[in-house]
Amino acid sequence: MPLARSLSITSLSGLEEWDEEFDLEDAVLFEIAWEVANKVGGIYTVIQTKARLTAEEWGENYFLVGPYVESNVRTQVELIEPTNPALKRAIDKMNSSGCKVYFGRWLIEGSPYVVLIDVAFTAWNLDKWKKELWDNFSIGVPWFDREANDAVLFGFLTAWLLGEVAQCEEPPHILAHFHEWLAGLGLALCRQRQLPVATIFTTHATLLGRYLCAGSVDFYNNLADFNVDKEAGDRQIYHRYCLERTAARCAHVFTTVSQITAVEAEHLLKRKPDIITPNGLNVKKFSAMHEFQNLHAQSKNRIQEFIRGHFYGHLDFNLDKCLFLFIAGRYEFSNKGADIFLEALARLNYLLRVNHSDVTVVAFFIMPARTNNFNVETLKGQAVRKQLCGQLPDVSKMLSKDDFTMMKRAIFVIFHPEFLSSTSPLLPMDYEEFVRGCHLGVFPSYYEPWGYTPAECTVMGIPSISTNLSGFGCFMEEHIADPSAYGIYILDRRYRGVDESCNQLTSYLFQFCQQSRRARIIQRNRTERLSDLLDWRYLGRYYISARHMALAKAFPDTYFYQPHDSDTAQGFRYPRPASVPPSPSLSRHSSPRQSEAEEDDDRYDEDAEAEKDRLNIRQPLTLPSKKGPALPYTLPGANGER
Ligand code: G6P
Ligand code: 1S3
Repeated sequence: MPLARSLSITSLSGLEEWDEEFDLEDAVLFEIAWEVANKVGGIYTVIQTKARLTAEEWGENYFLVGPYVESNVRTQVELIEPTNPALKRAIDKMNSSGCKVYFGRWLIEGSPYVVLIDVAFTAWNLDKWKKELWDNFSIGVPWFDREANDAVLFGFLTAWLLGEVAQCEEPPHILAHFHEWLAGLGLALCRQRQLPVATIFTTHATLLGRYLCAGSVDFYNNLADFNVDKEAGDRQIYHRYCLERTAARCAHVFTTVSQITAVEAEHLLKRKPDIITPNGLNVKKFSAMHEFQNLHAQSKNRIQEFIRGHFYGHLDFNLDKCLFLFIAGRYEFSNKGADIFLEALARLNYLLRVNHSDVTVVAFFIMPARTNNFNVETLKGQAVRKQLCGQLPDVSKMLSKDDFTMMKRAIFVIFHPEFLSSTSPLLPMDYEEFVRGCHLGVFPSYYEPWGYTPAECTVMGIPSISTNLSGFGCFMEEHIADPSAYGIYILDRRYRGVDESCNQLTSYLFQFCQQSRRARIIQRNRTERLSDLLDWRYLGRYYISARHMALAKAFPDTYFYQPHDSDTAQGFRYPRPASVPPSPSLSRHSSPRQSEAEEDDDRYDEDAEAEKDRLNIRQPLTLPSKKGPALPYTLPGANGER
């Protein structure tokens, strides 16, 4: 088997250097998840964006394992003959024993190999395997839980695959990284069968945490007190919870995506994670610094076109003074904070009106929900807009300023209950294009182990609001001296009650609406400068540490693991941008107040300002600020009521 290479990750715009010399001789890595080449949610993004870096490190010895879904394979995978002899033998053996296992290349950056297992094809084994699950782990899975049944099939099939590879003549050192409860049973079986496999389990959210938060429970103030078995039983997820907890307990190395989920896991799954593995992104760098600003302007035009069609016949506001806000995510109304966003919009509406603001806010709710058909009136509006394209009268010239103020509603809300797609007849944009065209992403989540949505905004240079209950928010708070100066607003949902958090959100929104165009442009530049921090080229190091840790635990005679200082995902802090005045009250404005015309002028020396900030980032890094304060297990009272 060819040797895997070890990786050296070096400095990214001033971030700490990290060189890793770890001989991966004769080791193979399997990364196993239900979302491999199968988009369901955020785990897909983790695996898909990380693939290039992991493939660079492991080369021919990296294999992703997921479910075979024909429609996905048709569009995302090139099926080929297995490249690795041991794996080929394992797959052939399974296929000759009544399984359907495919091998291919996933057509994404890094082109990683994928092993895809058709779980439905082996459903005839379900009863036998469920009995084995009961006999060995005392976990009973009810017949009606389809997802859990799939988890059983997938678990037994992946353990079978790894067992076959382990039985080859000269077996490599096998490292298997399992993501989330749906894949977790494979890990438990490897351990129970004592296979020579080093195992990692990463949880991206806990089942019980998600369910409890969706109810009216004061989750973070009661973490230590939940009767986990009863709570899981009451919600009819006891069997799923047992699968998750077993995987977490059995793994050589257990990881979560954030510190806040680590505390949750410690209480709900009864194991403290060995290392935090924050989620990164595959950051694309433009050669021209201003490129992402141009993209913003282009995409904003597309959104404006949509707005013209949507409000056709009653577009009574100035599109040039219109700000686009959005929330996006799973349709979990309170977990994702859609409830407090709506309430804050109502409060913002009031503030904008009493302050005679000339700004109009359009807020988009991009949350896939059950739909029947397109709204005919909406389609008609878009059709008329297309016919009149270029001929629409400019309302601002038809109405006087006073008429305008009289007629105006300051806020409009648009609910788009589907994923965005460039082929939609309504809003023909893909998600990335849409985000680029907006002004602010609003993600006031109550339950959010990481939260890719604000991270994606950041790398596209779009400011966002997240919370100190989201993994992303906590991570940014920890690593940036003045996050809001960089367009990273972090709402306090941990120590404040709902009403207070909602007021804070309203004030962030109002503050944002008061910014001039010029201030928004400067802020977007600062936001985009944080991208390196969220790049897998930087954050990939925690996955690497987790893997080395697991190999050293499982094969102590071959591997030795020396912990890194940076394993705690701490150790540096971005300073406040040099161009921001020191006083917090002034920090919201990038320069002293000017006339409105001057403020709206976007011609200023961006390059000079960027350089000033970049130098500031390079020089006074506070290194390394060892472990920060641990999250309190019991949070101060009087404010947790939800
Ligand atoms: C980018 C473009 C500018 C444009 C600005 C609009 O920076 O390069 O030409 O004026 O976006 O910003 P706004 O925040 O008003 O959408
Ligand atoms: C989970 O997906 P979710 O939106 O249900 O995993 C994501 C990837 O780790 C994470 O970003 C998110 O917070 C979790 O909630």
